[in-house]
Order: sequence, then C-alpha cells, then structure tokens
Amino acid sequence: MNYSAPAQGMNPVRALLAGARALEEKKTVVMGILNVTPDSFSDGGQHHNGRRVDVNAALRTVEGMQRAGVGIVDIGGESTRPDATPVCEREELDRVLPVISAVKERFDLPISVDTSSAEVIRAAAAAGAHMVNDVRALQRCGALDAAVSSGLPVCLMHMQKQPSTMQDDPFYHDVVTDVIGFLLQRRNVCVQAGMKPEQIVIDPGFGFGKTTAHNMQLFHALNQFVATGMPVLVGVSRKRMIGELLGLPADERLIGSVILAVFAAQRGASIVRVHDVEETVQALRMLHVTHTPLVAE
Ligand code: 7PJ
Repeated sequence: MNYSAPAQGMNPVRALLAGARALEEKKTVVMGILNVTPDSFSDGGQHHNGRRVDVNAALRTVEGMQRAGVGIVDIGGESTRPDATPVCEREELDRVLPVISAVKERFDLPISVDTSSAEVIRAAAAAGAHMVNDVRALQRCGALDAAVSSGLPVCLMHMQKQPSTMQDDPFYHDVVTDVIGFLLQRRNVCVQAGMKPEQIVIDPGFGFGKTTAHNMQLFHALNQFVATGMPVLVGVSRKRMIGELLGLPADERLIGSVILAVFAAQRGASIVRVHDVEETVQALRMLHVTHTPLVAE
C-alpha cells in the first residue's frame, strides 16, 4: 500500500495535506518526528545504535504514530542541535534511505525527508518520499536544483547562522519582519528556479538562532506568516523555549509542547511537527470538535 501521488494539476501541498486527511476539513496535520540519528537532542539513539540505523525500531515507532493518527512522517538523519557532530552525505544517506524505503513499503503514509543535502533529496525522492523539509531553506550547494527536479512540496525554514553558532547572541532588527522577509526571498528564489509557488510551505524555525523572547514574538505573530498565503509549519516540540518558560528538562516538556501545538493550530498553522504524536492528535481533535474559534490578533 502506498500513499498515492496527487492527481494531475492538483496543488501539491494541498494534495499532500489532503492525503494526510486534513486540509479539506481545515484541520492541522500532525507531522511525526522520526530521528534516525545517534545524537538528536530529545530522542537521539532510539533508532540508531551508534553504528547503524535500526530499521525495525523505526518501523515500530511509525506503527505507533500511524495508530495515533499521524498525518506525515518526517525522517531525518542529521542532528541540528548546537553541539551535534556534522554528518557526511554518505552517512546521512545510509541512515535515511533504508528507513524511507521500509516505511514506504509498509505504511500508507506521506513521508517527508528532513535534509539539506542535494544528494539526499535526490535519493529520497527516488525512494518515494513525498516532501522535502529543509532547515536551511535549500541554500546548500545543489539543494535547490535537486528539490526543483524532484517536483516535491518543500518546507523552507528560517535559521540564523549554522547550528554550531546559531545560539551565540542571535540578533534581529525586528525578528518577525526579518524572518518573514527571508522566507519571502527564498520563496522567490525557488519560484525563479522553477518551483511552483503552491509547492512551498514556510516555517519560522523556532529555536534556530533565536532567543526565547524571539521565539515568543514569532509565535505571537504566526498570523502574519499565515497571511502570506503559504501553508505554515510550526516545530516547537520539546524545544528549549518551553524548557526556559517552564523550567523543565526535555523529557518533561510534553504538556508545554501539546499546548503550543494547539495554539499554533488555532493561529492557522497547517502542519505541526511533533515528537508526541498521540497526545498532540488527541489535543487537536478536542480543538476541532469543540470548534474553538480562531484567535484574531
Ligand atoms: C525543525 C525541523 C523545525 C522544521 C528540526 C528539533 C530540531 N524542521 N527540524 N522545523 N526542527 N521544518 O526537532 O527540535 O522547527 S530538528
């Protein structure tokens, strides 16, 4: 069984979200995080034993996500936490490709690949991935061309500097206008390179070169991102901003994460990227059945 490709002429992101059983009912899609790294910040090593990726463990996790009602599975082989060891392209391919192929074979779920590498984009697309999620907004050498030729929907995320330096004194003139300006500029570059505007999802990049105050300003301004007309992805799950606001370590940030996912959905996010799929799906179902009105800001 496989999530089928969008019908000819259908808006690709709409098709992806509809495939994730969502957009037609204006519901927010839950994207489940599947890290296949030895060192991701809150769940590293679950699907990688330090030497190689554990495909069976990854499949068990996806099975749980599917049962819980996940919309998209986001598979990533590079940790972007500040002190992570950089990964070479070959290693990233060895981590993500077997998992993409195995998930594709077993599950009827849209698959996103979390990568900045042209080679990984090409290989993942050939293996049947349905979306490219790039924290570097396709700025790495060759990534833009690879994404354009894949024809897949892409998520462009904002990051200031690189993971190893991004938290050294982040500075913005105005974080909201700076980040929206960057994303609009990357959207234009992508469209000039041949991408369809409807292929593009944007993401403020919570925690990537931002203080907690910056993150909060961006969160309050989500309606401005939504107003660009592009679907918005929000990734705040277990992030440090929640830890700082509540004074809690990464493994105790579930409630904060779920609440922020609900707020993001109320403010019009199309996709929320989360570790805790079951709890987030439950919370969003409650939001949807109770018809909580959109928060106007
Ligand atoms: C994000 C991401 C995010 C998008 C990561 C983590 C760090 N991709 N990849 N947005 N974060 N689009 O999961 O905490 O916020 S890795």
